Amino acid sequence: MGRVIFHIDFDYFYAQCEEVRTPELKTKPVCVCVFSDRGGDSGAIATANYTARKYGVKSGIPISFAKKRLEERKDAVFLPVDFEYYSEMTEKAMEIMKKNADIFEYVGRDEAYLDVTKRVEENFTKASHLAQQIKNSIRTKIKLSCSIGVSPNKLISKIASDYQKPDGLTVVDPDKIEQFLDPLKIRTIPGIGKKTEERFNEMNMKTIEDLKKLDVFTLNKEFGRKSGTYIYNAIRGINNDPVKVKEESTQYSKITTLKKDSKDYEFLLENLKELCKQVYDVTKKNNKMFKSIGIYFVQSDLTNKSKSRMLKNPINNLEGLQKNIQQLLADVLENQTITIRRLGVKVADFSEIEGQRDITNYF
Ligand code: DGT
Ligand code: CA
Ligand code: CA
Repeated sequence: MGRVIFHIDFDYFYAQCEEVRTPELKTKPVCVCVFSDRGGDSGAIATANYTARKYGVKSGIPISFAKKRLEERKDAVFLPVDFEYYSEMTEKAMEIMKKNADIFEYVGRDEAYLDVTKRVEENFTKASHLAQQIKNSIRTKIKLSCSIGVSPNKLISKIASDYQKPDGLTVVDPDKIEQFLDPLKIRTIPGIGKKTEERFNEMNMKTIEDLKKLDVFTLNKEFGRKSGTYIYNAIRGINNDPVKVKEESTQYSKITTLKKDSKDYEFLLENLKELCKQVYDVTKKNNKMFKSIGIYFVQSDLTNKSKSRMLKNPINNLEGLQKNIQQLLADVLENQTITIRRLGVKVADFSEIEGQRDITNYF
């Protein structure tokens, strides 16, 4: 059966949320910043509105770079992230989308897949109307703009939602898939990064059409069977992943930027204990026991490291968590040469705490 899948992604999400609560921002360059707790302009840009993007500001760059790039714009605004507020907006947005889907899959804070096959009776004209209605409804109810991709599968819809941003609607009919994909740059395929693209460019291949000249064996040899086959299918628009209701989060984690880079056991342990407490509070609130415990960190040269262990039995107590984290830290520091800049704690492999489930479950 032919499917009809939407991918919806909100435009410049955090920055747009800021514009919603402060409409005067709309004419200005707006940058939403993750200030690290080192003070000053230390930290990175989470996102920026399209006015700021014209000056080369984008997610991930240092705040100081963004300020340089916007030097001539005296009206530029730099705001700290307000995750709580964005989560509220996410929730409202997801409510609206859910109502309009046969199957709804939450992907991340500002995006989702909707399977609407049944409600539009496999008809792409109806699908296009429904997508427009959803955009209107989101615009009216929460004043946000989003971009929607419509196609027979998740992969093409994901590419299509990004095709005309912001406020885009791109419908790829089943018989126009090839026409849509062929001229696109190799990088537009989700999962193909800069490195892979460069390798193809060296082979003189720039577009998806160029890539089709490679047979599956060559691709498998070059990238391994899994990635090779994925690429082979993706460039032909083949993707059978179902839209599925997302299960609860499979891990909880907290990370912090240290006051100073360090590999001092006592100093790191003190920070880790606080992180343990924060992670523990979340698991407790959600009634979860955990079996897997890990630490991870960003070193001063910005490379990452992690170490975790699996317990024999799941636990849910702060002392147990801290004790395990302490041992992991000791293990890691044994041959740690570089100082550590950011430090995190994560727990996973959950099970429900018995006897504390909502009492209504028993009726
Ligand atoms: P778009 O979709 O291109 O119009 O712009 P955004 O900002 O919606 O970009 P998207 O969809 O990739 O990310 C959604 C939100 O996630 C974004 O508003 C802020 C956050 N985010 C994205 N990239 C980063 C990042 O590198 N660092 C941090 N801290 N947050 C990020
Ligand atoms: Ca977005
Ligand atoms: Ca997104």
